[in-house]
Amino acid sequence: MKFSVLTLFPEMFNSLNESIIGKGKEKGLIDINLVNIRDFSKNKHKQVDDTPYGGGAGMVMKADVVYEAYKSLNTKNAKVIFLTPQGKTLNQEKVKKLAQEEHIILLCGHYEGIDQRVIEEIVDEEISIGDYVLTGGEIPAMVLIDSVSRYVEGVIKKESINEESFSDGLLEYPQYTRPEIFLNKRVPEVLLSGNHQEIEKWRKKRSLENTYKKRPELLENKKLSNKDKEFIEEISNASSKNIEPIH
Ligand code: 4H7
Repeated sequence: MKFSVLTLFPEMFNSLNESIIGKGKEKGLIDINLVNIRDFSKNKHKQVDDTPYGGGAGMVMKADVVYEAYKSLNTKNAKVIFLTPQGKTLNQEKVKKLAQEEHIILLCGHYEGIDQRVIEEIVDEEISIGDYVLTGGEIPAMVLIDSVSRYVEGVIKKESINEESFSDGLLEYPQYTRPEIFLNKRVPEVLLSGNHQEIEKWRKKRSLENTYKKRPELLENKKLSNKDKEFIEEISNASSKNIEPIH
């Protein structure tokens, strides 16, 4: 999987080398091509931004400089994504779809944004990582690279993808490791039992419970088995009577 990043701050992406994504790069599974937009300024001052037409605060990234940076890339079979608060919010379903792409070009805006004309010319899709404001599109680009790279074969173990949060639309079950007793709290007995069938049942229940209690909206579009529905009914009755459900 190849990512090209059009940015004024390529050094911000160095942190990706420190993580599991760095391992994926070393193994040649992911290729991150950083393109400094400033290198494409023909101006003797290497100017990349200018004051907005119509007035107002701040600076706007120049259309021509961004366009030259874009044209330096091989854009065949590439999808151009612009990271902006105006985009559709990224979710796990979208991440999975993006992982099927061959080459993703990420356009990162800074300052007050980018001249609209070049956005209209080169962008295929606008994506936001959530409803809040950042100083630039670089952190959203890194979020996208990290989340998509996890689905590239060999970057992480296959089991980790299947067991994770959202893989079946539910939140994760709680995790425990040694010691068996911490601050007088014991690890749930079933996890020490070696009974894998019982462990799986317990984990499924904790996933359903977490989802129902913390993110009930995730259950709205989810198909549940009769057993799952019964269990949720149990939690819901218990919590309305203020009783702890029996685990
Ligand atoms: C592109 C266009 C993404 C990039 C506008 C980017 C949040 C997100 C940016 C802007 C981003 C996200 C211009 C928006 C200046 C904020 C004050 C950079 N912020 N800016 N405005 N949610 N900022 O994905």
